[in-house]
This record gives sequence, C-alpha cells and structure tokens, in this order.
Amino acid sequence: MKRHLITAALPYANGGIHIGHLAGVYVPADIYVRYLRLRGHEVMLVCGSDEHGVPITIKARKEGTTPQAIVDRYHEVIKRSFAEFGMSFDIYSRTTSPTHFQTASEFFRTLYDKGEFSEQTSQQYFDPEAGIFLADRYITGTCPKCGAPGAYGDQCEKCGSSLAATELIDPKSAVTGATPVLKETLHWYLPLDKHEAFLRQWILEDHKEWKTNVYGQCKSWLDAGLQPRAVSRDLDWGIPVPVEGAEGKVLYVWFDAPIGYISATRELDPAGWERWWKDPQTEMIHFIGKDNIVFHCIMFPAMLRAHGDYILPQNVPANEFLNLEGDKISTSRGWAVWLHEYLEEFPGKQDVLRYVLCANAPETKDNDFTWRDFQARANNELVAVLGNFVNRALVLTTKYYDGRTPAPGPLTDYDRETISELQALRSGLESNIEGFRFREALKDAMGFARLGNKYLADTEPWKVVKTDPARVETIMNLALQITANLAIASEPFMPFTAEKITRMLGTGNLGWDSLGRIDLLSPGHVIGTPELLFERIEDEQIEAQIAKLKR
Ligand code: B3M
Ligand code: ZN
Repeated sequence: MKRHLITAALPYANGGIHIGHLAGVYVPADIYVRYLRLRGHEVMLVCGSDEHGVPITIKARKEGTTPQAIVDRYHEVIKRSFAEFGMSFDIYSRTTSPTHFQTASEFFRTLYDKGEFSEQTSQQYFDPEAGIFLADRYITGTCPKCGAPGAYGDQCEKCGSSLAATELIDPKSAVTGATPVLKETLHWYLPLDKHEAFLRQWILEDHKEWKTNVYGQCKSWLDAGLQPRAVSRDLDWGIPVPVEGAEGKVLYVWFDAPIGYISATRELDPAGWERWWKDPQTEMIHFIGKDNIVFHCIMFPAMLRAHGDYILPQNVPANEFLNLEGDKISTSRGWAVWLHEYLEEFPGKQDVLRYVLCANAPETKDNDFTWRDFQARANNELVAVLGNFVNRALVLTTKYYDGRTPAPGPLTDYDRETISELQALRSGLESNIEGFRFREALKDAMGFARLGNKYLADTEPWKVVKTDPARVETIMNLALQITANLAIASEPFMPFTAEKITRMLGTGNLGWDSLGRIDLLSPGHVIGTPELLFERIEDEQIEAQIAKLKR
C-alpha cells in the first residue's frame, strides 16, 4: 500500500511567516495533505525551523544576542502561528534538535567514508581582528561591475551582479571593519558533476510531468553543467563537520537543512522512519518556493543518491513568488503581511486568508496580493456566495421545519439537472488537487456553493412556500444535501469553515466518499443552530492595513 511523505520547506528561524511563504509553500502543502488524509491514505507531513546559516548569525550580531536566542524566539513565533492557521503538520521540528545533529552528522560521515566528497583548499577572506573566516555576506566593498559601494561578497544589490568576494574593490569586514586577508582553508565538496548524467535522465526524461516552471529551471541548471558544491563552511554556528581536524567548520546550511526532513521523520517515528525514506512504496513530494528548486531537485537528490538506499521525490510542485501591492515582499523593508499579525488583527478569519492565497496562488507565474482583492474575494465570494447559501439553507430549514430535515417529494427536471451538476464536480476537484492545480481545485470546491446559491435563487422557496409547501420540502432537502457536500469539498481548503458547517448540520464527518451523494441528511434529522460563516471586510480594515505598509 502506497504511503505519502510530504515535506514543506523549513522556514528560516530569523523572522516570522509571511503571505509569500504561505502562498508559495504552506497553503498548497496543507490542501494536498488534508485531501490525502480524507481519501484514507497513510500520510506524513513534516516541517520545522531551519535554524542555521549566515543570515541568522548576522541578525544575532546586529541585535547583540546569540544565534540560539534568535532561533528560539522565531521558532516559537512560527510554530504557534502555523498551528493557529490550521497547518496540519504531523511534526514541526527544528534543525538545532539533537536528533537532527545526529542525523545530519551521520549522513555527512557516511558520504565522507564512502569517498563521495572531494576535498579542496581555497583562498577565503579572514578577519584578522575577529579571528574568523568571513562568509560572503560578511564582506562589503565596492562593486567591480557598477562601482556601487556596499556590495556584498556574493552579490551587488545595486546592479544585481553575482560576485566572488575576491572581486570586491577595497573589501572590508562587516564584523570589525578591518581589511580582510586571504587565507587558505579546506572544504568538502559534493561533486554534482558526477551526478549530472543521472539527474538529466531522472528529471528531464523520467519526470516530464513536473510543472514547467520547475522542469525549466532544472533543465537550465543541467544545461549549464553542474559544478562541485562546497558542503562545509568556516562558521561557528551550525553542525560541526564530523571529521578529525575540522575544528571551526560546520555543515553548509543547505546540506544540513534538507536532512532536517529526515530528522523530523525520525523524531516522529523512531522505529519506522526508514519505511518513509527508503521504501519504494513511499511517494515523496517536496513543497517549496522557486528559489529552493536547485536544492530540492539537484542537490538533495544527489546527496540521497550518493548515500544510497534513499527514495527520491516523485514531484516537486514549486510555486513562483507572491508580490504585495505590486512590489516584492521584503522583510528588511517591512514590506510584508506577517501571519502572526494577521491572526491578531483578523481573529477567526484564517480561512479567509487561506481562500484568498489559494485563489491567487502564484502557481505558474509570480502573482500579486492586494488588500482590495482580499476584501473583494472575502465579500463577493465567501460572504455573498458560500456564506449566503449555507445561511439560507439552514435558516429556512429552521424557519419552515423547526430544523428538521424535510422528506423530498418528486424531483423536477431542474432538480435532476442540479444533482447531476453536483455529481460532476467531484472528478475535476480530485484530479486538480492530485495535479497540484489548487487554484482550479478551489474553484471546483466553490462550485458546490455556487450551485446551491443558484438553486435557491432559481427555485425561490421563500415565495413558493405560500402556494406549494410540498415542493419546498424537496427544494430544502436538496439544499441541505448540497450543503453537506460543500462541507466535505471545502475541508482541504477551509478546514475551519468545513468544521462549522459540519457542526451546524450535526452530521459528524461524512468522509470524502460521500461526495456526490444526496442522501447525507435523512428526513427528520435535526440540524443545529445556524451561525454566520463569514462577515464582511470593511473599507476601514483594508485602509488600516495599507497604511500600515506605507509606514
Ligand atoms: N530555509 C527557506 C528559504 O529558502 C529554506 C528552506 C529549507 S528547506 C530544506 O526561504
Ligand atoms: Zn554592482
């Protein structure tokens, strides 16, 4: 029996989660996993905080604190906000965990002992005052391409050129301001070129079904020819390289982080973790943003292959980027909508954000989030269609039958037409989710609400009840069955709303295989008290959010 191992990119623990992360990675991952669980599959969704890497040390230095204090703070912020948002991780771990240190060290040591690494010395900038080697981000100087000051050792943010630190004019250490000196240092390299032929076959021939944005980026990496990649760094924050004489060196963060998926599985299932990572019956999917494609499609598969006996991902459905009000999201410029702030300012509206970020997801190209669009979708789609339909179905049943489900009479052609439209929604919904087309899948799920809304608007039970009460019993019975279908179909996308509808119907969880049935509420079944599912988002709320950005 196939099992599903789903990974979601490990967010860096040097800031909160923002809507770009959610739209790019986490909303799609959660929809997919909730759906698989509803279908009765064996599923594990793993995630956790990525707590190593130079940016975290830079933030710690800037704040005069330690990297551990930084990651402890943000790991909690991220973990709490994900939980409140309804992310259904089976585990949310972290890469400073002891299990991860052990797993990543063992993984490196296995490749080292198998001779999978090459060793190379290179000239790196060393800060003689601080007595440390300088990572690229710690070296600033004049850009040799455009002459702008303040270029970094790896990139000039002014002209966008990627640089080698030794190209910088008049380099300075960002740590002490001293002029750095070049010093020899040894590092271990993963010879990606050795895996190029395999990766070319595995991706370009065996996985032509991958999303074009992912397939295209992999093809350009492979066509450019793969180079050996350093998997260690001269840094005092990270997982020490488990080799004698490697004091002061740690695993490169992009070597250790993907192994974090394995460590998280080990933490959750110490006895059975290898079933998930080494059994061909496991289908693994990585949910990531496009800037992580090379690490999840080229580097991590090469590491897994070099180690041997690991499975490789079946698909890596990476999304593109979400922009905000027409501009790139920038944490340094504060141009972001933070999840933990959204949850405070829009309490109980997790599903509104889940809905909008799915409906607007940058699935094939970068897309833009605007607060006006957020308001429009909330009011015109969630309130006016989904909320309105469910409210009418429940309120009219309460009003006409004291909450008791009426028995249906003979069906008209229009009823039968509505029922076959209802039954036609399921197949598209399933194939769109399974094909990682979540925007389309959401439209299919909303199709149940649109159908119900139209059915009530066309049959007008509030008028017919005066002249033909028996007819209204049939109409309201079908409206309730459509509501029950909507509760099932909406669960992967809007779990909080699905739970509320199910609670109001009093049916208990109906299960995915009930989708398409119109006998889900038996005549006489008493429904619960109707409550509003969504309230309108007012202009003032939106204006306040936009003003907040402009500050
Ligand atoms: N920490 C997230 C990023 O690049 C990065 C993902 C690691 S997944 C193993 O924004
Ligand atoms: Zn430049």
